[in-house]
Amino acid sequence: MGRLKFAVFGCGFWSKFQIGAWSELKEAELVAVYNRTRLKAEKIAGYFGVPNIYDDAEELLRKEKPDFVDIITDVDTHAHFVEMAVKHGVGNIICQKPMAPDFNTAKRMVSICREAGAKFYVHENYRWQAPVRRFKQIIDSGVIGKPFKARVSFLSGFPVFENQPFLKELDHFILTDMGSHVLDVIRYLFGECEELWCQTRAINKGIKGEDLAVAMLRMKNGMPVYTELSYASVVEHDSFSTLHMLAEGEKGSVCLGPEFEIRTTTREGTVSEIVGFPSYPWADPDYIVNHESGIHINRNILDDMLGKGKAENTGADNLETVRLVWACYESAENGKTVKISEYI
Ligand code: 89Y
Repeated sequence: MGRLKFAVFGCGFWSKFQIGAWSELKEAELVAVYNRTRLKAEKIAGYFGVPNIYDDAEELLRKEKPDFVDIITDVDTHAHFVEMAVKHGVGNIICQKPMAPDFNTAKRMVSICREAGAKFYVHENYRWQAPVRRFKQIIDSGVIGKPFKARVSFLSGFPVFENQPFLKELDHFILTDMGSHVLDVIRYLFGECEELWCQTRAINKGIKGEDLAVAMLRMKNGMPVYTELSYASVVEHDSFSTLHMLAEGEKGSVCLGPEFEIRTTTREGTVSEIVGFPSYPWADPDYIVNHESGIHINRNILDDMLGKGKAENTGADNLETVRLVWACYESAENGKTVKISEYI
């Protein structure tokens, strides 16, 4: 296989950044975009010079026969489009995070793809952010010794509803929107979770779901990990759109703080480094660390499709992140610790 032809379903807010990230990879060629409202598809096609525009997704699949589809529609339509792509024999399907509006739908999507022999990936990009990758490299180098506890924070007052107004209407907001990222990063850094306890609250007025969640996780390796997510925070150092983290180990600690600074402390002292990355004309400077990471996850998925590497964010892997998101809701509802092996 040389250059893969692909189609994008959904031309809303995130499509510009997702397509922008694809435009940096020469082995993928965007041949068509679909959006229910054609005007939106025309706008994005005009920006990126996409030759074919559809407001009928089945017609697109019939005519274009893409090697893969990238589904960037609203979360409650993800399963519908994944099933449609499977029905049309598409061999590689990518779906935006969060994978599904609930855990059962996510399980069904993974098994439908597995049974059809289609490769299924979830675009879960936070673990691909440059500072997060570097943070893991430092832990893996052994410089702080074996990690024994960690804190992962996303505290923000960013006016997120201005760009993504539909987030206000979600019955389940911050754990699906940002919790998907944060819990996935925790799995990426520290492995699987044994049990968790979570509390949620709604602080901002005029939103349906929760905008604050705190959770305590006990990882299978025994580590306690505390995480906090908030879109109601007025703090000196806003985390948007990355994470602030501290991991402590037997020989030291590593901290990702404001301005993408990573400080590594051992008994010899503290070493500071700033993680840098390029900017791109299609990326929004407020989200740059987030948008840039799209290039890296897309590259990883593309390598898997081309048989050149192994994807980290398969549907089956992401199901474990979705499991944690919904285990958090269950814990928050019942006020009890949830054992992950029993959350099936
Ligand atoms: O939708 C979210 C995402 O994936 O990254 C940040 C965001 O845009 C708002 O929380």
